[in-house]
Amino acid sequence: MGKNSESLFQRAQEVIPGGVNSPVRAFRGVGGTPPFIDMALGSRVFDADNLQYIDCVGSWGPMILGHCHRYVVEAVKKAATRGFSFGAPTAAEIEIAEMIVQAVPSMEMVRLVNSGTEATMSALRLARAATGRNTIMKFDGGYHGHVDSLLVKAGSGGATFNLPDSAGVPKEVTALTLSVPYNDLKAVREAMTDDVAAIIVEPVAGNMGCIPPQPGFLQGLREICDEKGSLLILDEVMTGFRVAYGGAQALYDIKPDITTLGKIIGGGMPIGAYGASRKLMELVSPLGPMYQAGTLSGNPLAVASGRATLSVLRNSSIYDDLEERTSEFEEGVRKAAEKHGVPITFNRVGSMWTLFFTEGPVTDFESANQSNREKFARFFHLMLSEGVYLPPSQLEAAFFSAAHAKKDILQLIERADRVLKKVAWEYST
Ligand code: KE4
Repeated sequence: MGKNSESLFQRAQEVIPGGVNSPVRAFRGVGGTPPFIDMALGSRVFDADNLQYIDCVGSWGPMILGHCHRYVVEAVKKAATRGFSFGAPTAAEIEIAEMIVQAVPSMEMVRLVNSGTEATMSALRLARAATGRNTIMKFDGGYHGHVDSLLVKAGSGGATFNLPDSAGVPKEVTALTLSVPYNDLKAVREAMTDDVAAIIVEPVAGNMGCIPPQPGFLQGLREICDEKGSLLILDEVMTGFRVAYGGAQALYDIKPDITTLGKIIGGGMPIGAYGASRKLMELVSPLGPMYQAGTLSGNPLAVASGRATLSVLRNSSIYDDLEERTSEFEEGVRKAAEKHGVPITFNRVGSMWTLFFTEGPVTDFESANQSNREKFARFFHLMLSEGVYLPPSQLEAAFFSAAHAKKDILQLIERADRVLKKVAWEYST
């Protein structure tokens, strides 16, 4: 890694735990020193040593338009001249709320918060308030932010560090959380109790690597929730406005009771949201007994960034373009892996994808963990040295943006081919 990133990382570790403000950024999943990013534009990020990378992380999903999209930048600059935060209602919050409920019909009303974690934490509270029940069901490898109740067999950083549970979470809290294998309706049925307030699920898993729902899985969850009087929470923090403008619920035609959003709706600025039917949302303070609040909720700059991002996405061909480019990348990588005799599984939904170093198939947390993490780490660093910035963990999803042009895709395929050839050679001797 460049000397500036090395020295910045040393300095950062003196004052920030692990030198990072979110654990997965510390490269513990792949080893080595993370590049400190200095700026980004379009499909590229530039580090403190002015090394350039094709970005396949996109800030873990938000940057679907690419970095510094001129329309988004202008919207944020304009909002900044009118005030950063008022702690009072603004017209812009109505406009983004109207855009969200129009895009996601299962949400008749929506409340903005400041992160995906806040969104899922609030969604759980709403489900418990609505049903009077306490138990929550999630899925092994599912990650829904660092909510106490949901740090049980969690994916993302928890899984990367082999710490699917967290210190500091009382067992009395996690005793109310059931976790079962993803894509396993039989396990859901067997684990269900009459006290389950909600099942929370990533409609496309992205935090144990990308794992699509098996046909019938989401529909099955809907049926089980209806039978049991439990609520279905689709955690669309990652998939919302990513896999389709209406999210995974539009793509798979599934109607949840509660939806959580984040990432893309802020265009890279801090944001989250939860929403549901009017009847459910009327339980939320100040209308009803379920309390939730936030000093910076609906922040004018975050809302300006989100509104601009959704405006560009709405009525655009971006989703078709992303599908075309990402499928071309998938085909190129599959051919390269086959040519060099490297066993891989490539999972993808639209422009979110993961290359697993295992024969596969990868359909749940257990099969995702069959991947050869050492081989992934080697692939990761060889790709980094080729100027490709991948998520620094086998158990994360990668993303492309509207700014990833045809030439970027061709370069990515060429570089992956070179790297897979090296990996094949190193692991054959
Ligand atoms: P945040 O609190 O990080 O904004 O959102 C939490 C969250 C909730 N639900 C889903 C489906 C998510 O993917 C996330 C956050 N995703 C991770 C990426 N695996 C964020 C990256 C990080 O933790 O730094």
